[in-house]
Amino acid sequence: MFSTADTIVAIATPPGRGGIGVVRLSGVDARQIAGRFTTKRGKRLEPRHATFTTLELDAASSDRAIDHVIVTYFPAPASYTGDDVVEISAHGSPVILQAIVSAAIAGGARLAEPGEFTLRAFINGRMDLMQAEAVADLIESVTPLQARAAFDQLNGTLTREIGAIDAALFDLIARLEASVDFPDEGYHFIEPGSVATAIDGVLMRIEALLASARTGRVVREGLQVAIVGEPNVGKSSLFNALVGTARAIVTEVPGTTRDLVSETIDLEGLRVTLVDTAGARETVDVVESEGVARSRQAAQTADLTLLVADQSRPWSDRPLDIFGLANIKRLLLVASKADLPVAWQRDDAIRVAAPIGLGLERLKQQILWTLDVDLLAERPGLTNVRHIALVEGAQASLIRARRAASGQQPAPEEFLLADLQEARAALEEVTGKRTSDELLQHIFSRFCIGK
Ligand SMILES: Nc1nc2c(ncn2[C@@H]2O[C@H](COP(=O)(O)OP(=O)(O)OP(=O)(O)O)[C@@H](O)[C@H]2O)c(=O)[nH]1
Ligand SMILES: [Mg+2]
Repeated sequence: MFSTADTIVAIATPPGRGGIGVVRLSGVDARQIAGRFTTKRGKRLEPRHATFTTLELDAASSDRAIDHVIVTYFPAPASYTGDDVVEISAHGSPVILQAIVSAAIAGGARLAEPGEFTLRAFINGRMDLMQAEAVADLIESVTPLQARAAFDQLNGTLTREIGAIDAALFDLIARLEASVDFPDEGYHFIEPGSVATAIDGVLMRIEALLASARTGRVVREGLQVAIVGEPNVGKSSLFNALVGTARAIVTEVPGTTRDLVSETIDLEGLRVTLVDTAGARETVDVVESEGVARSRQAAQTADLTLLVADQSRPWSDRPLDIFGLANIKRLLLVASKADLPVAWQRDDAIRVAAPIGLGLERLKQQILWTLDVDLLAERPGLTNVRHIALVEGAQASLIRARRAASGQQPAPEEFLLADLQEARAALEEVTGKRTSDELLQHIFSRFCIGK
């Protein structure tokens, strides 16, 4: 279904204008096709050398030079895709880049599908499926931490860890199969006790991998922080101060914010979506009461809720009741308007005066601390839901095998083997050793063209 026999072409740089734009060709004819319009000065394309040349898209005419370009040729198999690759760096004009693509198509290339360069890299064994997925993650990363997690995965940290687990399983399976094939020798190949120990070893590694998944998910998807409280306490002012722009409307009129306003910020590498909400009060205004209902919903679903209370006004328990905040797991109390005379004090409150920036750094630290994300964990993080589900599947199979191995009456090796093989199959689906066209299509369809 996925053919690598033809030569594909696409613009590799983003749409729009820029200093430089790159067109990438991959496939057996890449060099020959590029040569049709880039070697007019008699320059040969040396492997991995930047060749300065003139782009002449109409070979028949002598005055058809349209740009100066740098051409680089990466011979197979040591290229990104594993095929012959030619990259043409022209000036970043959509007109020029499109003309190069059209000329390449006229020369026999075909327009690449989304993600097809990386798909070829996978098919040609240049990277496994996890690494291919990491390419998309890296390009889509929003915070430096996301980029680092994606690069680690691209660089093979997870590949190596899953590979090591797979190797241990392979060894165990081989020894058990030997016992099955040569029943007379029986447990000479492997003692029941050592089967259980070996499975325990593999299980421990799998558990460590899954433990990294929460951090991984948080790095990938970020967290939601809702800002709630009574009207006019300074929620929107705090929201704006944290976001760094006057995104939400601030006025001295209570009930200014009617709907949810959200914005994503980078909190020391963590992607945090802040949600400003309508002030909580009983109201007959339909719009405002719908706003309050949404605030309640936001508070209930957020990973962390900031309850803002005006320190210059008497303390009130009302928001706690209105939001059902008593049931909320992660809550921080923020005492706002700390620049004004104080009407109440609580040890657990973080004092801020958003308009003058007072207390914001401490609040940010407290947010990170409360979210309890071990962002600096050195373990390779599983970030991808597909990988997590498969590794959890492997874990379930291994737990079954472990039980079979250590029961009162150890189960026959055949049963054990079936469970172990199932665990291995799940891991091979993670790396893509075992895969289907549908899965590949699904994964690569989220790439853009040129990747
Ligand atoms: N002195 C002082 N005034 C503040 C502070 N924070 C907010 N304010 C003022 O308090 C008023 C209300 O601020 P908002 O940020 O709109 O309050 P809110 O909680 O979003 O209000 P609603 O959207 O109506 O629920 C505005 O006049 C702000 O200028 C502060 O730290 N100190
Ligand atoms: Mg507001």
